[in-house]
Amino acid sequence: MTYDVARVRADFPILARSVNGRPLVYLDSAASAQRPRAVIDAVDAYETHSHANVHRGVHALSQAATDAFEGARERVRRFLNARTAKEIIFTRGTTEAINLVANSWARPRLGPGDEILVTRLEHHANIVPWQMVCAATGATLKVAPIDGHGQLRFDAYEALLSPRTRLVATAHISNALGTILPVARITQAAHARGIPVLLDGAQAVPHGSADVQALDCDFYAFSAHKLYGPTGIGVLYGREALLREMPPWQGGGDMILSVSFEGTTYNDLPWKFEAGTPNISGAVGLAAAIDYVESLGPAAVHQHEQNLLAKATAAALGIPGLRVIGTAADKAAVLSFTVEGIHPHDLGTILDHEGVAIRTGHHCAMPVMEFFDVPATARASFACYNDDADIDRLIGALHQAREVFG
Ligand code: 7TS
Repeated sequence: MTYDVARVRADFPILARSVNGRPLVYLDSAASAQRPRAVIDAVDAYETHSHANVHRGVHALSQAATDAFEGARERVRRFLNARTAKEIIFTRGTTEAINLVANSWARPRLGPGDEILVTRLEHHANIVPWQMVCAATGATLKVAPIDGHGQLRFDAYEALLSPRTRLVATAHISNALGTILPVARITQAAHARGIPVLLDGAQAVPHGSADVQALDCDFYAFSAHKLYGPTGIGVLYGREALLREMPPWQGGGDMILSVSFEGTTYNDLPWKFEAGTPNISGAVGLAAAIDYVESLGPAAVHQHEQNLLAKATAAALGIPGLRVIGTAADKAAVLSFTVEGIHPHDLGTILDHEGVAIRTGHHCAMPVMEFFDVPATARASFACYNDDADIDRLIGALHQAREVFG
């Protein structure tokens, strides 16, 4: 079956708009993907017909909202192939999911001399929370190095697994370079030494399915807005045995069974970690986004994006002075690059004039920029709705930028 990108594009209303007088070319999906009509409609239908607070009322709307929210949790469970919905915790996004593990799992357990191991490829969301844990506990943050292609140096990673390593926290896919990390091998090596593993799946879930049982990870985090869903909602998957041992992070309504000034008993999983009124419409939108992605077929989307990446990379290499940053053998549809003599921000501005949206900057991965000795890169990222015409517009605008800067 051929992938019908024209039909997919028609599902995304925003792609019909113009920017600076030109039809929009959206190549910043790694930062946030656009929403298909199915997600917009699902959120709208919930807000129009079913909204009330969850878990709190006997009235019809509260029950409808609770059903929608808990139904969304079950949808996420199936998507991740978790064993039980108790393992699915709704958060504001990847960042909050990682902070939850840092505060509730790591902080109470770690002490001086303990080590947390990350890689050089991490987004700041998978660095800073661990630095904060280290500052509070006296633990040390270790960093597994990468090679000139932006690939993890696996032997060096393995050598850094020490008797004091208490947690491995790694990206599944790098946002700055697109590198797909060998997370199954990473996890195997850690587990062989009894070390739990957190995977930052923010960039991975949009490009294929993430099966937490197949990956055998202990924690998995992702954000809905990179998966064609709403902002302000994301997920922490945690292995039930670990979640059970963890104290709540935030206190408040919904996370308790009973409260008195003599003592409070906490709610069961997963609600123990969901204090306060949650993002109900966000969860509904996330469930619709998962339905949408699965209706396209993750494998078909992946193949389509790989074709775009190959075509864009080949065309980009024809531009004099262009250097591709991140040339891993196993790569998601992210093209990070610099052009000699043009600052990435100037490049981004010129492309924006042409209606082409790319990301420029350090991509919240400053250690990666430092490794490649660049202050910033320009990054085009491809999604299910991009097509060959988008690449032609990107390449045309890059040629134009070179003319402007002589
Ligand atoms: N981890 C990775 C690998 C990411 O790519 C991002 C966001 C995050 C964590 C944080 O996700 P959030 O939803 O909690 O903010 N990455 C990007 C990006 O590449 N450009 O903008 C945001």
